[in-house]
Amino acid sequence: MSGSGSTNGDSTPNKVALITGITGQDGSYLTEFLLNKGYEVHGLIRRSSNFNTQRIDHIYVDPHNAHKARMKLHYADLSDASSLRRWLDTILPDEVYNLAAQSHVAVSFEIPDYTADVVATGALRLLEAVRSHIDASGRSHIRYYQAGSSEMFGSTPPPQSETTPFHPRSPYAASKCAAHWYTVNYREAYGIFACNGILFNHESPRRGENFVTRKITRAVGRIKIGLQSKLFLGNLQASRDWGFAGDYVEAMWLMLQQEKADDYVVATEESHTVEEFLEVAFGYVGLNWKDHVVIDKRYFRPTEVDNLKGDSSKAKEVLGWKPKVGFEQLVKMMVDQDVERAKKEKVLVDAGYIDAQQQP
Ligand code: NDP
Ligand code: GDR
Repeated sequence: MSGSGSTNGDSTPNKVALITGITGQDGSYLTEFLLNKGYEVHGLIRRSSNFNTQRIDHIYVDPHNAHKARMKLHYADLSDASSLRRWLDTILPDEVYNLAAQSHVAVSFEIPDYTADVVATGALRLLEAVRSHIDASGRSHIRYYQAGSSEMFGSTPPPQSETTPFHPRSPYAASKCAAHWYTVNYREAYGIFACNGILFNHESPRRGENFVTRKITRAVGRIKIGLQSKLFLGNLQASRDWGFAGDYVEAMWLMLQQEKADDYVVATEESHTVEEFLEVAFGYVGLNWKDHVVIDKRYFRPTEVDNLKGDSSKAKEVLGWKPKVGFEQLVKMMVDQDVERAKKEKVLVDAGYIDAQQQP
């Protein structure tokens, strides 16, 4: 039995993908990527009091246009096992991408219990739903992707590869380690085609506003346009291997197209400090970051990850994957979009339609 997708021109059924975390940064890029490949994409979204689909609104087609809508959204939650099993049984996916997470490292120190429930136990719930779905339906061809993280390496020095020991430094990272090993265990115990992508930081103009890269580029845009003057940050000496999210979703897909399920590090193999990011971002629009950045202790973490730099030789050799967007290009792409956003915000502020968000 294969997925319930429509057919393409030569009457081969299109593949069906199920994505958790479809409303997040990676979910939006992965959806675009899979739709371009002809997939029917189903996304699980969680109920919120405000719309949370901004990142995928541009590809949303009202389901009443049934023949045109190839992305479909369903309510579920990684904390609700029954919803996960029900949607698997209904959608009959060929590929499942588990991207959902409470993904903010600093926030995981504030809500550790919830973070573990969604990131660790949530992955286990989904794997268990896949296992019992396969048992009941015989659909053993189904493939599973787990969104692992370079945060799992924590304090282990770079370069970090698939064989580098984990030493997590936050409740988020410890939970991702659990999800990693659940995935390995379900592959070994039940023969499920399950892969861990160990992805280093990847950013984009769609990155959440409270991750450091976007926090910086958003501030650069607003400072340049005159909507704020200061930017409060924590540790500027941390070093990260930053790539472009649009490149990284291709690696996720490639993992599920291999003959054998395996785990892969995905990284640019270049590392830069937060300070270097500031230099490029502010410098690009002719500003000096030192005139605007103020250090605020509240953004320091109880335990920091100092230095991440991946070794993605395996992904290069086996998947034939390599990043297309480099560090400076990424920073400039993000600044360009945030300057444009700030210009629009300024027009609305000047016209009295909105208040400038309170920032010094
Ligand atoms: P985001 O924070 O942008 O997106 C997270 C997604 O998970 C959102 O769609 C969010 O929904 C959803 N979500 C959160 N909690 C739940 C829940 N309880 N049930 C169902 N859905 C939930 O993350 P990214 O797109 O950046 O990252 C995708 C995945 O990759 C995450 O698992 C992250 O931990 C991991 N990762 C990310 C890296 C990166 O650099 N971006 C690097 C390595 C790993 P909502 O929109 O409603 O909040
Ligand atoms: P990270 O990303 O923790 O690597 O997790 P984040 O952008 O939050 O932090 C990167 C580094 O910047 C330092 N930093 C600040 N960070 C934030 N958020 N806000 C600040 O004001 C600030 N000042 C300095 C941090 O201390 C840190 O060293 C991201 C997430 O996407 C995870 O889900 C993912 O698993 C990892 O990347 C790989």
